[in-house]
Amino acid sequence: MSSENTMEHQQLTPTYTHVPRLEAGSQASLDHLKSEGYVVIANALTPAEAQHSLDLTWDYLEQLGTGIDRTDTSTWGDDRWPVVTSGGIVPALGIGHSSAQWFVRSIPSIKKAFSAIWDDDDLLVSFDGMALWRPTAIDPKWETTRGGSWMHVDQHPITRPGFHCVQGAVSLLPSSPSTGGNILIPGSHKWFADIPELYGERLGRLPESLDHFRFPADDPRLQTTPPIMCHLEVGDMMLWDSRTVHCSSPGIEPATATELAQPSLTRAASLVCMMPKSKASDEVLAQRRAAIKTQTSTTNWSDRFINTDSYTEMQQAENSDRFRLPPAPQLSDYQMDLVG
Ligand SMILES: O=C(O)CCC(=O)C(=O)O
Repeated sequence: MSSENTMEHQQLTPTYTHVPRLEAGSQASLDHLKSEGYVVIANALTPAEAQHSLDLTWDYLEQLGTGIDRTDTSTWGDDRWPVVTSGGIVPALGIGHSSAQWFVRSIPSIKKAFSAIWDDDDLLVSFDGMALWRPTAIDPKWETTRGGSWMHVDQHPITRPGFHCVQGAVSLLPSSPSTGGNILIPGSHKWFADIPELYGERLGRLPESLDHFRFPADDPRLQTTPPIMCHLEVGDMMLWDSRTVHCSSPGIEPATATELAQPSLTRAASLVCMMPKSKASDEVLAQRRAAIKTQTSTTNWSDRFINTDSYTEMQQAENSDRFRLPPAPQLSDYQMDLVG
């Protein structure tokens, strides 16, 4: 790592912060999201629902057929683990239609939180993946991407000006300073409109259809407004405006004795995003319905169809045909409404 990068990472070390945990759909949650660019929704899932989602997540990992065993950390190596992108996210290989993801999306308080944001009940859900982090105390190579190198906004600053999307991550495990997690800059959604003027050249290299802009880690505002890593209880849902500068980062403290004694995933976060159906064209709706049969996962956007199996990381992965897809989901009427 160059000394410049080290500086960058030092400056961006997040502060582990206890923020208000607010009720799904409450006015307080909407106000917090609007003023801060993020909000933590308390107990979107009960602890029992979170545990069930975690069990289903392990079912997904084990049925990939590469020999992963939830009880044996020696089977969690890269040779068996599904392909990941930045931030330890498993974005594809059927995870977007796993029982785990469909279970989480179908919990009523998830939709309640998004319906209040949009003031609309007729919503579509993303076919997103999950952030699944393995314990670095067992293998330091499992450390996920550090915050300083991939702070970003998930919206094109020119082609999608203004408010467009709120993204979510539901925590299936408790967080602590040693687990790491989502990090973000409070209030940075208000910086979004300045990006074209401040970073025009960098932006010029971004394809117009790409809703992902890496935010410069040397932006002077980061000196006075550093990132926070919010404390999350099991089942809490972190929501952030796609214009908010964010990413995820590993723990800022070593694993505790308890964590070391019982090695398990350090983070399991279900990515979930809902947007009004009225924003999707008939063509996108047809692609979404077809995606159920092909078990195609997507990004957070449901007004466009973006297949994450086509990500470069997925295309370049060796032997990716060794992974078995999960069984096609059998969806209820409630879930089919979320498909569109
Ligand atoms: O894992 C997280 O909490 C953040 C993931 C992220 O940066 C994204 O989905 O855009």
